[in-house]
Amino acid sequence: MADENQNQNLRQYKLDAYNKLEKSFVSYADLTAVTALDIAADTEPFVTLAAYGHGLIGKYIAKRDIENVQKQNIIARESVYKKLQKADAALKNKNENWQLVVVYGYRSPGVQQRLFNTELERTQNDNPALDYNEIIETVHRRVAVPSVSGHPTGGAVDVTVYDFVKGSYLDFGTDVRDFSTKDSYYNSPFISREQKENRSYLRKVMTAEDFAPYDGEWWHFSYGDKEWAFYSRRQARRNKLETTDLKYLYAHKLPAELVYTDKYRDSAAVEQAGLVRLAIQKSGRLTEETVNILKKSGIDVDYGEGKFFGKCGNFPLEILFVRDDDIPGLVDAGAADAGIVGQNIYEESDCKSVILKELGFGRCALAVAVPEFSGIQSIFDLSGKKVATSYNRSAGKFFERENILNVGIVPLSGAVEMAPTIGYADAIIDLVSTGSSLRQNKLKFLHKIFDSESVLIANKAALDNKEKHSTIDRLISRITGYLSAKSYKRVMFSVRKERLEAIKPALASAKLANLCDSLADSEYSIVRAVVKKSSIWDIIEELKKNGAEDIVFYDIESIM
Ligand code: PRT
Ligand code: ZN
Repeated sequence: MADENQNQNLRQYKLDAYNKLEKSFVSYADLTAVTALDIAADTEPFVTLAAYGHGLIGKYIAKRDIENVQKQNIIARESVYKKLQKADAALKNKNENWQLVVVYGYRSPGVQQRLFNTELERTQNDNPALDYNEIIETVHRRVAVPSVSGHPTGGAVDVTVYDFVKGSYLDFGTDVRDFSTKDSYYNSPFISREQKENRSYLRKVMTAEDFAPYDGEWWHFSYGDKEWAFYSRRQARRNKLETTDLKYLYAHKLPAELVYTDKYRDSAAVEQAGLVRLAIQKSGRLTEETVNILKKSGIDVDYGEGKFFGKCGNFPLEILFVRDDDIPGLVDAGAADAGIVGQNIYEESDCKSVILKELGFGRCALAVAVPEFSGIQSIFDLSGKKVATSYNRSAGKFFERENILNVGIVPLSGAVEMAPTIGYADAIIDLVSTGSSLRQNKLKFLHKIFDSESVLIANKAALDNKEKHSTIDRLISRITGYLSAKSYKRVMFSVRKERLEAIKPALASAKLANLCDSLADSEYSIVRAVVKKSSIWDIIEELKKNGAEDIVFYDIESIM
């Protein structure tokens, strides 16, 4: 009983404390008074967080309400993002492992209105005794009244701070956008000293960039909206400044009016959760088949001459078109999450990224070749000789492994086959596929160092990221589906029911269990099977011999 009383008292005490705080919040009535400022001629671009690259991190928490409009992108005013970058830098002055994380930005006016209506209805039901003004103010503390709201101007953002070393967000007393307790109130007396300090520091770096804070949510900041105008003027009055340099207010924008600058459009989707940036060869031997494999995997690659970026409309993949030699480095550095590149290039690069899948095209071998009439009979005769190559690292490793000493490696970046003819080297190490280039240059194959084909690689950071890893897994599963389908065909035929047993041996090697549909009113069954392309003709002849009729066979798109 005593306990219950105590709890009751505590609850009342907390309620009173929160009520007192609420009185100091910027109210709806305050904001309706902000009319004197001009609404800006609104040409400022809205940009996505991605446009600001690695400086900022966007991570949607609560995105459903705007998903339809902007997919996974967090959108805000360009000036807002510039300020956020500076705030992030200031944060890092205190602790270089801290990262400002933006979890919410622009919200369309329509969505704001819907959220407001819902909250209004809820509040009216819960507080039938409150008068209308009180109700509006109560709602406004949670969901701003649309006409004065900040998020639809693109000027308001919700932010938090991540600590890379701790691997967690800083402790602010509540999670960002957690409305389940009133401890989201900036001045809540029921949070720890450390939580207070974290809030205060976040507020300090944000207000230093001229953002206005909101006392009802420690994570909410805005620039250029009515709340900001009100806050800035009040601060100016408090600091006894005559004038302020507030020039204009941001207008609300409808999604249809959002302007993206071209400059940012290409990188707009980078920060999309699970979006993987894949580096592929821009133009060369691997390009056509790489693009083909992606297309056959059901991915819409936007590929055109002279493009560096390609987006995929229907898959969270962004394609970066680059020179193949640059791919391992770009992936290792995290500029791309994954890449498709020849194993030869991968081996040569000292790449830390991992090979996830062999793709079966671009096959060739790195090999040693010597002039047709050379006295060099084996690789061991290369000791003391000069070998031209553009694969210095692989060549060096090879000679070391084989314990062949004293080989002079002559680096050449092209026309390696010419080197012996012009007396520049005694042998070469180069890629060979058909061998016709060797013949043309009067060289002969001496030794294979390794086989190579195109591979899919990815860096560790991408694999450690749950969303990206899942995209990569999906990509691999589709590619695998296509690659295995490429070597199989589908066979379908009808057969008299009494012949069913007889045709079975012919399908013994089929990949998929053959499926028999017995047609109820017929003496025929329909049989389907998936068989290896290489043995299709043998199988078909065998089937015919044993009673199969109306045989059709066709290519398979994918086997998943
Ligand atoms: O401009 P960028 O840097 O992107 O392209 P690149 O000129 O460096 O490379 P590119 O497009 O020529 O080759 C890209 C990849 O294709 C290589 O990294 C290999 O993984 C793969 N590949 C497969 C080959 C060959 N086969 C191949 N035969 N790359 C090059 N060759 C050359 C070889 O160097 C030699 O000059 O072709 C000649 C020999 O061919 P054969 O058929 O006569 O033996
Ligand atoms: Zn907010």
